[in-house]
Amino acid sequence: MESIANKSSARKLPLIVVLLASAIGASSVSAQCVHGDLDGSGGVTLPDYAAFVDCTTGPHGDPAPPGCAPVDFDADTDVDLLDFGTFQRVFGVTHGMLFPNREFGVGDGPRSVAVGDLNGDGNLDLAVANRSSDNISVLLNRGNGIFGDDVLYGVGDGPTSLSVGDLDGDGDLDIAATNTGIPPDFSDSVSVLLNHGDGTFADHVTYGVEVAPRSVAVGDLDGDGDLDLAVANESSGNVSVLLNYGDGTFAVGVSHGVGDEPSSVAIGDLDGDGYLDLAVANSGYPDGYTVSVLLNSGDGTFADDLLYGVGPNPTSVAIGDLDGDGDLDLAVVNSGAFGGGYSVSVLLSGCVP
Ligand SMILES: [Ca+2]
Ligand SMILES: [Ca+2]
Ligand SMILES: [Ca+2]
Ligand SMILES: [Ca+2]
Repeated sequence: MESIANKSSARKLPLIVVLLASAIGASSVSAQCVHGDLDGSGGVTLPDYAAFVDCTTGPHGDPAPPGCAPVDFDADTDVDLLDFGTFQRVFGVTHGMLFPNREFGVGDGPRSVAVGDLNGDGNLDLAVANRSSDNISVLLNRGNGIFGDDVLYGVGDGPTSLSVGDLDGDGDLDIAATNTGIPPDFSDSVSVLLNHGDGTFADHVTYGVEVAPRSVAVGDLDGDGDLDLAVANESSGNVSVLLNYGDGTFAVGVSHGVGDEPSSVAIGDLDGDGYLDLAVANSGYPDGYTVSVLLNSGDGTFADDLLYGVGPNPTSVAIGDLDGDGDLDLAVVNSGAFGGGYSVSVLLSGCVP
């Protein structure tokens, strides 16, 4: 499963998806691009956001469309949403009907959540990175959208982002988390927690990356069948790629320069050549606000990044086929600067050389 949101502005998700809907619908956006004819695949996270957009039309009288269930925690076929700030199950949407909040406690300073069936019972569970308490909360779904008390697993300093995937290839979902630290004491590692198979996890193992890792994504970057890690290092302005030995242990990371203050990384085959590429949101201003696209040479090494301008202070990037032409596009959350500029930038793939 992909992480729902590796972003500091995750609380704004409901607003963001509405803005995204507006952006996708704007003919001026697609008119700027000549669409390619490539067959991309993989790394699809954005259709979940698009489905959220569709579902929010329910309260205005429009029926929820078929397939409108990107995250259905209680298996009742409707869509369950999360408020990342207070970490609540906010409401389910079934043809416009809203249900009451339910809150589930986690550690201190929750900053990111990932969804996946962590104990293999068919119900989607949660993992939350708690920046202030230096741990991960795992909440197992009882099957009705009610979660048990969280179980805490210690990681490094100040975790802010996590992703789940079967890192050791034994059929269950493991966790990778970035240890960002808390300013001015930035950290420089990622933690990997391997699943025992029942939703409990072994002690974390740390791998060094560069300064202030803020986002981690998983995908098979070298094409050998196991999941590798890509980590955006905010303070060092680069991305670390850590290749998997196949057993959930990782080689020393290789760094690739990107723009200033990279805050989010996503994985997908952006040029349609069958190899997974990287998209990185660069939140710093000195070079202008940008996203970096790093194309995979096929073996997990990457060409120099291509920079594309976006709105102010981009803090999250997601990949998906936004215009339905079969190739993968980018959506970037712009958290704004100086009290304005809150928006989503949509980059359609015909614009990517
Ligand atoms: Ca489960
Ligand atoms: Ca596993
Ligand atoms: Ca691999
Ligand atoms: Ca590619």
